[in-house]
Amino acid sequence: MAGCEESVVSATSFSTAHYPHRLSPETFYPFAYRVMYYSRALETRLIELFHKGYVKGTVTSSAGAEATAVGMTIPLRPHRDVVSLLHRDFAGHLLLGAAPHDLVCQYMANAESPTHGREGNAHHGDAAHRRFPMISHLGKMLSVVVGGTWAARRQGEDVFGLAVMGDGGSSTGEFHEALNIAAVRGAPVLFLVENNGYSFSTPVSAQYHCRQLSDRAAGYGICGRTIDGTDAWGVYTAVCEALDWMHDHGLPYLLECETLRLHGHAAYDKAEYVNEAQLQQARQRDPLPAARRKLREFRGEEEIAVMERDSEEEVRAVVAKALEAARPDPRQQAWTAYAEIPPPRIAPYQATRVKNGEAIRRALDYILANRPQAFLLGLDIGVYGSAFKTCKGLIDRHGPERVIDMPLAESGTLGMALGASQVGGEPIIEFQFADFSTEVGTQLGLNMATWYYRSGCPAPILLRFPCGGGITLGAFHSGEFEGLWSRFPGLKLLYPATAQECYEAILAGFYDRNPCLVFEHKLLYWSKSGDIDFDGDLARVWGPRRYVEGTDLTLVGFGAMVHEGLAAAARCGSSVEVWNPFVLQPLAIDPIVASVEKTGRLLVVQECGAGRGLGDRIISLVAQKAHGKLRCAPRLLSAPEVPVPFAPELEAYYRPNADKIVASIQEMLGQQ
Ligand SMILES: Cc1ncc(C[n+]2csc(CCOP(=O)(O)OP(=O)(O)O)c2C)c(N)n1
Ligand SMILES: [Mg+2]
Repeated sequence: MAGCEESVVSATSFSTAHYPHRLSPETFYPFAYRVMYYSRALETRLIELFHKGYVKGTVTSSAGAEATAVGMTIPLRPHRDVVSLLHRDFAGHLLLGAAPHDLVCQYMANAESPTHGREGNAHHGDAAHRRFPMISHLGKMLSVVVGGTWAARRQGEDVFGLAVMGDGGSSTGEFHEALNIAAVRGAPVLFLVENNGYSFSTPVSAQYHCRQLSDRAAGYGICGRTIDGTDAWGVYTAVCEALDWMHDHGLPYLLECETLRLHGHAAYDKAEYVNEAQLQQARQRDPLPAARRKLREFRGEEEIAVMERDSEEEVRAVVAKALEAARPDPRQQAWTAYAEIPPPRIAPYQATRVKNGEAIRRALDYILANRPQAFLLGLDIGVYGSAFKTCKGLIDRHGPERVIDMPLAESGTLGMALGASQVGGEPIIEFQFADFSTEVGTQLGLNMATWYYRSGCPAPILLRFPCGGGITLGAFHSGEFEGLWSRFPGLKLLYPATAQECYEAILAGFYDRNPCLVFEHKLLYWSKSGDIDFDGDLARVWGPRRYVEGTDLTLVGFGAMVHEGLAAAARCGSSVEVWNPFVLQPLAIDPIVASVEKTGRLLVVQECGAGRGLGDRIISLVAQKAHGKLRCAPRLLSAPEVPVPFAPELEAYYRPNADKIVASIQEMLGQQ
């Protein structure tokens, strides 16, 4: 895919005809058995290498699951259909284009690892070719596949999705969110449950209460089916039928494959919780000998034996070559989590006396008018125009396919945006309130933020965070959360305070190639206005803002505190220089350090409690760099360390304001 750093795999060595072509059993079995055999042989070697210390982390063997892995992937079109495979889908990766050498190097975390040793074990893929790498947090990739499939189809491509989970993963909230979103938005994703009876040591009796997991399909208004996952041909034909059904209905499908785990959960697990009788039973269902017996109907014993010997030989050669690879060199790594791609120049824009909220609305309108693949996702952003009316009228101008009301499912929505961003979509997400971003800890902080670092493919997504207090909305609708989200490398954070900054932040965040969060203070949406004079140079946007110059004290404010700080500076009787860091991550501290070197005093004002914002970070960086120039201790003016209180009197007391800032300035200047 265009824009990715590099392709992470070489050509596949396993290839056959794909959907809508149907293989016959005569052509299916020789091919499927070879892949299954090769997969088992290579994973067996990986387990040996783990015990000898060459493979790092662990190996979650797919022994027993190979029939499902090959049956579900053979019909798919590599590099076209959108997939996320799991830790027991080794054969599926081989079929969809992973080079065996790359896989072994990945497990060894050596210099030739396709993730450059940044990730391990089963956490690999080829995002550039729509084989999305899994993350540990099970369930979270389901919505990413939904987004990739949905976005590719709205761009006119005829694609399917394959989203795999285990019986354990089926209990996650993301399972529900992803299936629901796929059904509502008509994304033909095959949700395939590999039910092997266990989630680590937990049996399915402690996992779910329904008769079979496919029964849940009814709740989404889609088709569901449970099949024997140890029968490769049965899985293959069921998957082809599911693809036909999805093609005809434009809906997702839930397929449960009853499969097996012939070992413990991972190489370190001796599975003592499985008794001998159960193990015996499992071995009798081993899909590999079963596929071999079927193959004997079409091929002679000698021919099969030769194929098996050849596979063993290939495995030996692959492992020998991987063992020769060097260890990764830290000096050869790019130690950044960001895609560093210069932004384009866009149209200049001038306007007078525009409210902050209107500046945001105009920036969104510009994007939708100029970027055909851009779309907005959020709650009540369509006809209602969003909770704070910053999307008002956008649906009339750009239509319901571009301004999309989503189900109440923030995590699934973010996953959807991440997947869409990988196939050329340009998502913008509006959180109804920044507070609801706590729903997306994994999807935003771990999946989206680390995507570029792990996969080499940028994830350009704009996320809008209406935030802050002062409008009597209490603990769950008044937070800012910029401190929290600044702790995740890979995310960029912008916090505008003026109309000009709002306009610039939306555009800069959108055109940047990384996930960007724009914090939009709700109190300022319709209470503050200003002129916009934007010259179209997006690169210039990424720096702190100084509003007034001064010589006695440097005042740094965030969001609404910028305006309180300006009011205080105007009436405190001293020469105060007022700054807004504006770009909170990656923080450009040097201009603020230079200011403090000039004034000798630093006062930082934030709306939230001392430990929750970025004031302490600003003070720490300035103290490290301008220590010798400080004439008094830097000071942080913040709220008490309690949730935002509801009653207007309590909230007014809680939030810093111009009066408190004036008092702090006077204390720091020794005037009190
Ligand atoms: C959200 C989350 N919680 C816990 C874990 C730790 N964990 C890793 S694998 C696993 C078992 C998964 O079972 P299942 O989904 O049935 O897949 P299987 O390993 O059986 O193929 C657990 C609990 C995890 N990866 N993700
Ligand atoms: Mg399981």
